[in-house]
Amino acid sequence: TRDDDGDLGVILETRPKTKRPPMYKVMLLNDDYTPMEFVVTVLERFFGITHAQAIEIMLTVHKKGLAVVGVFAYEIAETKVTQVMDFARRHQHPLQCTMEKE
Ligand code: NFA
Repeated sequence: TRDDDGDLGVILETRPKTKRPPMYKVMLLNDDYTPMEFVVTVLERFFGITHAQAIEIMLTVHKKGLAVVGVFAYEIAETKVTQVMDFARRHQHPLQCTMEKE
């Protein structure tokens, strides 16, 4: 901040401290039973991921145990988790989807 107005006043910072909202990682977890093609469908349907990328991410979950599939504001992350968990339950697959603050 410049003090170019000639007076001797103390300059106080007035820049408002804006706070960006915390972001949340949405993750898929591996299990032994959910079919690979079902996981690919989940990634395409709920995360707008291309078929090729969906296969890559599914294989990462399969091999490493989990993968981050996206990072979202809280309410959006929560909606994704609910959508995936409901879809998996409806199809009687044990697929788990969770969220975690970044
Ligand atoms: N491990 C599962 C299988 O071998 C596939 C899978 C991938 C499940 C990613 C959950 C998440 N059928």
